[in-house]
Amino acid sequence: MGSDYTQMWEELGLDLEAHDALLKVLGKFYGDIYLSQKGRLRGAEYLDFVLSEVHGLRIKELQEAKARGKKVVGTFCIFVPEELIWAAGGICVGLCAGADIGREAAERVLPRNTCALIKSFMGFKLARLCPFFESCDLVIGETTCDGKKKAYELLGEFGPVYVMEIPQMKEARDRILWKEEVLRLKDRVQELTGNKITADSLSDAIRMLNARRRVLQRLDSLRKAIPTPISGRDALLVNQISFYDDPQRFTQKIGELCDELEGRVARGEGVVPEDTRRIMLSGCPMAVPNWKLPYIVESSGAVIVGEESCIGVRNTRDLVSEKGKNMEGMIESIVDRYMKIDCACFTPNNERIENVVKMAKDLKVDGVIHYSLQFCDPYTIEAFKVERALEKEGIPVLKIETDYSMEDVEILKNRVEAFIGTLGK
Ligand code: BJ8
Repeated sequence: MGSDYTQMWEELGLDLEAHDALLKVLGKFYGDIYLSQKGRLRGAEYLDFVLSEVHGLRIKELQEAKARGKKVVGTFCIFVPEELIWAAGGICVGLCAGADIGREAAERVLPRNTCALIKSFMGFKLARLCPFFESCDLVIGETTCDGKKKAYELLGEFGPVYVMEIPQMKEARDRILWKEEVLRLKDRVQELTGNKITADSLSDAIRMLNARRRVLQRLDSLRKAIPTPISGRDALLVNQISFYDDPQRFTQKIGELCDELEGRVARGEGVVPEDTRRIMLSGCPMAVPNWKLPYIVESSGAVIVGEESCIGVRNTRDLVSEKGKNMEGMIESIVDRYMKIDCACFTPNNERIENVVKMAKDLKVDGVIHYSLQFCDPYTIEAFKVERALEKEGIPVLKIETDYSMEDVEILKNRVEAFIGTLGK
């Protein structure tokens, strides 16, 4: 971290000792998993910089914006229509929930058999570890899985939490509910920021966030090249950073990174040799700094070429239509776009199965690793259908259940290596 931010962290109420320990672990992980990679891109300097300043410069920017009267809104799910937050003059940050460090604190209020992602966000709050969390004027939760839904009730005891009701099915009546929820959120963010959302501000926000999705789509399509031009670890990091860096800066920097990748592809250069086994990950989101499985896969002689996940294509596949000319039209476009999200919390969720198969074929993968967090019923149960559909297409699958601890690394490595060894070329 470049400057000394201790005073800022102190003012945010962080537990400085525990926070120092977190930064040390993060720095060590980052060095081992990222900086040790060979043939990294020039554009990766942006990733390294953002990560090295994750709790520094970006938080300082947020504090400065708050001092100018802006409101910061935190989210945990890609279902929250960010467009409304930005259109109301707010700043949206995706809160991470990918670290094991607050687990002890979380287990004081949550059952042990709660998924690591939920324990992570509760732990961050209870242990006062995350400056993003502490910068938020409002946290928006959602009724996706039961664990999250109930955890938000507890979280609400530590600061303002607003919960959106997400439908469980995709029938006409569910769309009516969802539209009501989108309008209810619109009112809530207007009340928070004191700004009225206008057709112009909403149109600008739609375009800004679509631009961010488009640059991520461009990155994903460059990864189709054989050999692939970027490691799965770096691509995951790009997706993770998209949740908290300034959207315009992010889009510009990742555009530059894509230019560099295009050059690599044109020259036939890859980040790995051409015959390296190509793996797609599918399943639960990998929030920063959850890099465990990607590291294991890529240090076992394979390369990851796609993530079918919310920190991946589930978040970027669909744009909000830019055809809506007035407020009503734009709200309808937002409602439609978010209803397409194929989260395993829906039933039935056949479009996800179709999307997984299509994506695996498009990327010409040798195999898919389905990744569920332990105790996540929606994804763990749906894994069966994903596996069956992929195997029908002749695409091998390895199903993994894990958490954020490092205890199972050796076992996972053995399983992943054995799986990669079975993938013929
Ligand atoms: S749209 S995937 S971000 S809900 S891993 S907390 S489901 S028990 S994260 Fe998600 Fe929104 Fe869906 Fe995406 Fe529950 Fe499972 Fe834990 Fe999960």
